[in-house]
Amino acid sequence: MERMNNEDIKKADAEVWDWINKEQIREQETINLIASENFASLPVLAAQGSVLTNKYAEGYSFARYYGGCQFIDRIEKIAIERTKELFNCEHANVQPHSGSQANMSVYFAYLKVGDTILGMDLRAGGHLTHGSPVSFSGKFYKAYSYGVDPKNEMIDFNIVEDLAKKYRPKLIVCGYSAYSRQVDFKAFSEIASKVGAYLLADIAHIAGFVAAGLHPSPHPFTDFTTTTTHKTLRGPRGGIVMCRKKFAKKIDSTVFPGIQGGPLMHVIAAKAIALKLASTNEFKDYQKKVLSNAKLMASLLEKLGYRIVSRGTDTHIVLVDLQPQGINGKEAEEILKKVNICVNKNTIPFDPLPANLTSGIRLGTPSVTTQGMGEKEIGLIVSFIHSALTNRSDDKKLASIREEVKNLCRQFPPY
Ligand code: DSN
Repeated sequence: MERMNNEDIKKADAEVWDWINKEQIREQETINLIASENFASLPVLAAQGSVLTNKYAEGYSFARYYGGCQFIDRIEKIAIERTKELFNCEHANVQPHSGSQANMSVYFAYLKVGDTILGMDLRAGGHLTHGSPVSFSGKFYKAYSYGVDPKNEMIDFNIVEDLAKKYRPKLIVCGYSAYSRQVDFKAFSEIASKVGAYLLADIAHIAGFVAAGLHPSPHPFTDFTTTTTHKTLRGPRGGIVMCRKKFAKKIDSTVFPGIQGGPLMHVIAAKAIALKLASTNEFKDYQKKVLSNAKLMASLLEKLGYRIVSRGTDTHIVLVDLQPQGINGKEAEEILKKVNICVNKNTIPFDPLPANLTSGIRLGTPSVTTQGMGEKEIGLIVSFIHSALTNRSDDKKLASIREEVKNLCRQFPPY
């Protein structure tokens, strides 16, 4: 691989350069199975390192509070148009710095402090911003949560409807961080309209599939749809909020000046590039492979005796319950780190352990698929995982697996 080697950083700050370089090597030599990460494309990286980082552009295209925005304006407009086309939505705001801020803009625009929301429990697969008591979403609002059916670990819409009727939320949130099954936006919208609630879909994890037509679209079913751009979508770190036209003005004024100042124009340019790339057939093929790799990973792990939550996946996420193996998620994350496989510990539905230990790990296939890995490599990765967890006390064995992992990574450089 041709390593990125930025002489300018090195000259200006050898100390920071050294850490950047170490991170670069770590990324090259690690099998990354963090489901929310990906390798951004080179044009996306380049746009983020461009001169656009110099520009203040508070406001929106053609209505800014700063001069000199004539070129920036075009870029933001392109990003908005591409979002609308790719996701078939009525309005888009591409300024949120993150998924959390995209969600915050919806809450702040349409809820009053103390209003009721209904989202998925973080421990069952939801996100912090869907009503967790440690997040603004659980502190400012009266948050109730739904989980999954204990029998099949999938969403039970009868329960969601019962909860909605009981608590009469003003906003229902769907879309998840650690739930690997398709989201039925239509079923959610029917419940939301029965109780007069707004519906927000947070498609941060599945945006790439939605863009590629491999997951049902949230549109026209939702009032608001938020996403990040750096997961399956393979863009820069950041957020986008989409909504019906009638909500556009309030959402825009909540993003800026409500909760943010100047937009990150270098990131918005990178979002525009990623959205263009996401509209290609090549991207569609990539998403198909992300999906088939995840399905294969789940079935191979199952054959080796691992319990896959909900017995499979419809997405890039494979949630593994490690209770039968007698290890917790934290231990597994640490063992796999020793062999250069990066995963995150994750609660499983009805987890008896706290979030800092957990009974499971969450695996994801976006990064390895970006590297070009396919069936054969997924087979190898599963065998490395199994061998590392089985031989966890054998340092010699772990060292030899680490060499095999590095060797595999060398064959699939991300850049
Ligand atoms: N923290 C992200 C994840 O890992 O799923 C969600 O924002």
